[in-house]
Amino acid sequence: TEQNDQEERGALIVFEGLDRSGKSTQAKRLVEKIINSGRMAVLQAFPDRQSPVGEMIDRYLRGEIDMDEHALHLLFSADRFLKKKMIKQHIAQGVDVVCDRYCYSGVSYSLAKGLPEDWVRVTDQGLPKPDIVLFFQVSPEVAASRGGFGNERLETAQLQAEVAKVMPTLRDDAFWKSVNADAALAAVEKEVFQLYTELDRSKPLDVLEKI
Ligand code: T5A
Ligand code: NA
Repeated sequence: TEQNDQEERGALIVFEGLDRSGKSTQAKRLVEKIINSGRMAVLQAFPDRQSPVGEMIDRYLRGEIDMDEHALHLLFSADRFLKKKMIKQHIAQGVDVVCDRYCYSGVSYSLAKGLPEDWVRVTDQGLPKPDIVLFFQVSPEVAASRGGFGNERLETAQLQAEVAKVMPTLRDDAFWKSVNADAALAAVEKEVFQLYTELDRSKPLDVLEKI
């Protein structure tokens, strides 16, 4: 019933995958589709380039400033923790929170750069745990053919290849779902919305352990 729909909690939905796999495009489309279907939803990109912390990250990514890699890793995590309260509040109020990247990008890119594994894996501990990770799987050839590739400092073929090896190792079948991101926009959109409709909101939002 409508009454029950309103009492249901929001869901935490995370898009992860390599650069140019289509995450931002589809995260935006999902939010629009959720709202059109009568629920409430918000979009949160990580890094949040609009925030003070995200602005520092943005300047690093665009090559304007240099930064120690440990400091950069912590800024990415801090950026997420600064949104923790907002995420929890929205979810308690029945609003779905759609994240364009999350801690799995943080861990993957830092491991790919060779930062210490035990350290990298704990800095996001305590964040809200996603209900679902939509893992966008794109082939390197397709990703390279898409607009804008290679404009930012982490978009080198070598680092992308390393991230492509690391990210799948973080996969947890309990809540990760693969999406064929090589497909056409409409097909990806359909696959994402199907997975969205299968979400289970019966248990409370969980807390992230060590990744
Ligand atoms: N990072 C991030 C870390 O190192 N640690 C962290 O903790 C976090 C959170 C910036 C960088 O930061 C790193 C990872 C990144 O290197 P970002 O801001 O998400 O992260 O990066 P962006 O450059 O904004 O986005 P991406 O490169 O990840 O691209 P998307 O979002 O996957 O792809 P999207 O949607 O922008 O699409 C790319 C192009 O392809 C087209 C789109 O129109 C667009 O032109 N496209 C398609 N074309 C055909 N068919 C499809 N199905 C298509 N889908 C998209
Ligand atoms: Na993006």
